Amino acid sequence: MAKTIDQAAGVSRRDLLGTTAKAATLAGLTGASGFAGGALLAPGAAHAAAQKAEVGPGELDEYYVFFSSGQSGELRIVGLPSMRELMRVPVFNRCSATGWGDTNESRKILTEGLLPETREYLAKRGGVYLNGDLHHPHMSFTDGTYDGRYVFVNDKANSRVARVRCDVMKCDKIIEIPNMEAVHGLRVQKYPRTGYVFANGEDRLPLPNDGSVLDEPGKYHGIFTAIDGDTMKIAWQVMVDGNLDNVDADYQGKYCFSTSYNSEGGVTLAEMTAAEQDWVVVFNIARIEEAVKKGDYKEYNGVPVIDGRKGSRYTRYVPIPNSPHGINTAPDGIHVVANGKLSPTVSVMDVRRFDDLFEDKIEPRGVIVAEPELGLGPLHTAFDGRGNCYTTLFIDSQICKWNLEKAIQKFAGKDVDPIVQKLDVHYQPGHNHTSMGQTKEADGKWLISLNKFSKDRFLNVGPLKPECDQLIDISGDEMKLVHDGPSFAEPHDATIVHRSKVSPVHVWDRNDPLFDDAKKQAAADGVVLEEAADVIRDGNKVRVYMYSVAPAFSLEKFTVRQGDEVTVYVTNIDEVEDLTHGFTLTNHGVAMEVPPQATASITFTADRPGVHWFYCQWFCHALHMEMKGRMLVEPRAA
Ligand code: K7E
Ligand code: CUA
Repeated sequence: MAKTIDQAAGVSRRDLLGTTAKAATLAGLTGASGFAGGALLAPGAAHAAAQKAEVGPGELDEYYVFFSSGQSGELRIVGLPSMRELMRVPVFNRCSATGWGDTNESRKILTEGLLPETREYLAKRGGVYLNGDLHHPHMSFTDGTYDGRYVFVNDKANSRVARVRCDVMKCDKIIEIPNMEAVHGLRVQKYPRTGYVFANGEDRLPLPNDGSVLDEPGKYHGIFTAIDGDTMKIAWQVMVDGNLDNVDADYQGKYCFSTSYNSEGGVTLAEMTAAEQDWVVVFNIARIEEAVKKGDYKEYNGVPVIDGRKGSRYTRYVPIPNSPHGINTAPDGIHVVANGKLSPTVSVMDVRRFDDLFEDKIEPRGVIVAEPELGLGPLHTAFDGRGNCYTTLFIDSQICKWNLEKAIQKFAGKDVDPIVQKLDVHYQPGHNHTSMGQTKEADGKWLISLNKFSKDRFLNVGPLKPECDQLIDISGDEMKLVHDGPSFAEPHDATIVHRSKVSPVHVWDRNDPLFDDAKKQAAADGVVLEEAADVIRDGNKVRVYMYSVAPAFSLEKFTVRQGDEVTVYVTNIDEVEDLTHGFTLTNHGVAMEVPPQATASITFTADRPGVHWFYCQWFCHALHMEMKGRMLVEPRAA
């Protein structure tokens, strides 16, 4: 694919190899930091390369990228290779455009999975969390590759896991994880299917965390959680030593594994980084499921918690140099890379040795088959399916491409250099991702580097700068930077999915379960949503039903009394693709999206006497400006 575009540009890749790549390699070897990188690109090379990734007007991208957005709390969908942002899917944030966080449908999703004590806490804060910290979006698998059903995401800020339906690209479930705080690493079971969603509790806590233990860090525990991705119920938890960071799973369905820092069990920076070694915790799924069946657990908050601390038969602790961060299973289904962070090395484990590990036939370090030294601050590794690995070096501001087989040979004592190339990125990369690289169908075409700093790469927009996501062509022997993309706070992670794996619908299905509550209420009120122009009074509760069809609402006005609790239901009966309407009620903080064939509803108190206009905020028709009506609020009797 990339090759075709190359030729269209009239420049062959080979012409470019001499200048660009060699210079970049040299820069890497001499440890040049990011700032020199841009200047190393020969002007002609930069130009030809930029055309390569271009997707012409009206042309479609080959891949969907599901981007996290960190502290923005949403999921973003980007096309690759164009890097055009296609959609934002609100999850943990409040969205002004769609009404997410305010509509009754979204508030149900945002609240139904919360713990009772959280609900109590939020009662004084508007009933829902308005923030989240979404780090890790991962698509559901069947048989080792993406199946297009769901994308699962974590919320580090408020300890939640959410699911996005890929047929409509909307969040349909959010659950709060009990017994732990700060869900960080999240990955899914690859085989036989998802199955489990694995979530790491990053911060250690007393269990139960009810105030009986406070400043006694020795009594804190880390918690690992497995969620059933179909029901979004917690299947089991495992208590571990240390802080869990990132997680991944094998391609056999037998093991999952988490990097862990703070094996010291400290609570200050100095304490947490004191030891030379931390570990990867390996979880034996079959043994844990057996423990749940046999009852070898304690229940906390309705969840079976298995004791997987050091010495337990359910886990093994593989020593890894200081504070490993990312962990990534290679598409060969055999090797797992734990990234050093504070160590310049990555540690490669062979999953075929895990059976022996659990039967104590080998020492924990016996599963390590390579430990190449790559550079400063290795955080995450991606794969091309051709035996090469791409590791981000946070401190060096580089991507290091290295050969897995050579790294294994070197570990066995052979005099070979596993490092293939180092490429400057701008600047300080966190995660990086290859096209389909987290599946057994890694295709080795594209790599994106999600960089934490953009510094001088874009027009200055003031003290707060965007991040910089860079697109790198890895289809040839050398990595080539082809595109810089600014992005707002803060894509940590992404999943690159070939478009053949995903097929969203164009308009909603009227039978979608999302509308069940509205339908039930309408039926009780004797109203048919698709034909509604009704105002139903029920004490001081008023339910207003209308439909929308471009460019009008079925109700030109409705009248309520001051102090009424009003619920407005809007059903968009337009069947035309992309004909979304909205409902915004001025001076009431009320707004929602109503896409074709959908119903949305929102509840508020009509406490402001007088005339208030409502309007459609989605530009839908030549007469869109006229798509409006009035709410008349009768003053409360004196
Ligand atoms: Cu490395 Cu939260 Cu995935 Cu960020 S984590 S980089
Ligand atoms: Cu309907 Cu604008």
